[in-house]
Amino acid sequence: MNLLQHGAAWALLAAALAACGPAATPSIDAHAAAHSAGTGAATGSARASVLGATLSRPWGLAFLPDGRMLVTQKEGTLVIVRADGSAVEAQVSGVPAVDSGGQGGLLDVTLDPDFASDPWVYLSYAESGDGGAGTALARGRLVGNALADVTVLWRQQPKVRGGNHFGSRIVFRADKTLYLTLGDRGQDSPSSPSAAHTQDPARSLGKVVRLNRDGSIPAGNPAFGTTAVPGLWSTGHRNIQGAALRPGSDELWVTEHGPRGGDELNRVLPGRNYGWPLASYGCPYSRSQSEPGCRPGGGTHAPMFEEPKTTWQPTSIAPSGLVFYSGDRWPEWRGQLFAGALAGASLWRIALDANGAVTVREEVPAVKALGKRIRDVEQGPDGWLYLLSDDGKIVRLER
Ligand SMILES: [Ca+2]
Repeated sequence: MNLLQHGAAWALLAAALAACGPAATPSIDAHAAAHSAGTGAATGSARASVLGATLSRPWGLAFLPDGRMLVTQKEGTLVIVRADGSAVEAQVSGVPAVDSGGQGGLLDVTLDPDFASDPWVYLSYAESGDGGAGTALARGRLVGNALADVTVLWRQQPKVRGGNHFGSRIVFRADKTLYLTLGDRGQDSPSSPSAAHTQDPARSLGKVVRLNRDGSIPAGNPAFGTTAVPGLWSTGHRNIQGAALRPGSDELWVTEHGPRGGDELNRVLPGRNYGWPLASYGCPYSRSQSEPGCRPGGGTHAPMFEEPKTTWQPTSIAPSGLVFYSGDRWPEWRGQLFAGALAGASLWRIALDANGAVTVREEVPAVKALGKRIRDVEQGPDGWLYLLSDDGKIVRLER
């Protein structure tokens, strides 16, 4: 359903809001029942090694072709880490100026699909400007330890005050277009749900956009009406800090932060609306999750909005970093998702069936035991999983 693409949906919207309340509770229980305990033995086969490099608030990780790591640091620096993770080798110059207030700063990093022949590096970050701050996307060519030909490709509009919810992640598709995920910048509140910000297609708050790698708009994006921001792919997101492409497809999967509870895993389809702030399994921070009526829209998203594939409640895990495992080290994990958790200080393994329904959702014990806030999750060229932690470490998950 995509009813909110057009302004004519206001009446339906009002009806849905009026219908919210305790009646929606059984669907929440059904949702939770879908979370099988899974098979602990498989996940228990992994062990976590904390590598030697010391970083400052690392945020995003990308592997260079030679196995070294490019790591963004929140305050605005990009560094190269040795392939064995033992130490920082160099700092990269030429990074755009960032606004590191609040949750802002230098965020994700991704290499161009043709990096080997044309070494573009893509960065998402928070920048200051008229009205406050917003997320931006830039790229530069990595020449030695410097970024050259740095160009800003895209800017979130409008810039607003406050330091919350910048997103963001950059994910390339096989066709070499990219998805950029964006937060709502804290403009929407579950205590007073409105359609004025995240639900407005003319504002790139709480959205996913799809762009060509030079920042132009590719063919094939969904229609959101003539007032929509260029490149709009999906709407109704709160704060997406995890994103990954499902192998063998162009499907974007994301994790996003809920308010008090209600973190979500979503399959992001073109033209769809993911509900925020009109539907959420989370509650205002001032209220208890034990009050069913505290959930915007009653919690349940369908049929007006896209139902999340799984939610975390009553306690948020604050998901950040997401990857589909496709390596050889754990053949039994291929095609499964791994989601980092900040507040939850953990790594979640999530298995899907052929229809994209969650069949297993469980924490990886070796990572849980570390007690670290996990900011990013990537698969290394060696097939192990690599995690960044907020306390400045790289963790390698091995057998
Ligand atoms: Ca949602």
